[in-house]
Amino acid sequence: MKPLNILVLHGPNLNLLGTREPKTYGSESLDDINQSLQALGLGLNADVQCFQSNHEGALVDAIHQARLDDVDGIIINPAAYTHTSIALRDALLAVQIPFIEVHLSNVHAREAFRHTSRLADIASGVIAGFGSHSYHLALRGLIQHNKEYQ
Ligand code: CA2
Repeated sequence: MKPLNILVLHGPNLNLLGTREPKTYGSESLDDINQSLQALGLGLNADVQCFQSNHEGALVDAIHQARLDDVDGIIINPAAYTHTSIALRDALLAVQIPFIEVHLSNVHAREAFRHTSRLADIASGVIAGFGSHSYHLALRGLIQHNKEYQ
């Protein structure tokens, strides 16, 4: 069977993972997380491509490109754009690719401004609070979702 094509998008400041705020975001680097996701994907017959940007427009462009590349599902940690970005919402609505919103921290146990998301209500699922494992849970969830709803 053809592997599923999965795109993982990381938003602003996540390139700093492993260098600061380990109590909130863990000690793994973004490269560690990407490599472990790709390894998990291999075992689940999923081809995992990862992209990080600090720029909203670059993330919008990556979402548009995903449609052209026949991406089957998107895992996105929009970071601070979670709480602000109508542009990311519109892009995800436009491409109609199932996606899971992911957070390392439990945003609901943090400041009130992190309790709202511009994306959550149009996501297939939301996972928060499990550190880097949130991404692994999202990959398993997205693969299962694809089997059920394709
Ligand atoms: O918990 C998450 O995954 C967040 O998406 C992380 C965002 C935050 O704005 C969201 O509310 C929740 C912040 C990412 C900042 O990443 C850093 C990583 C290392 C050091 C400093 C910041």
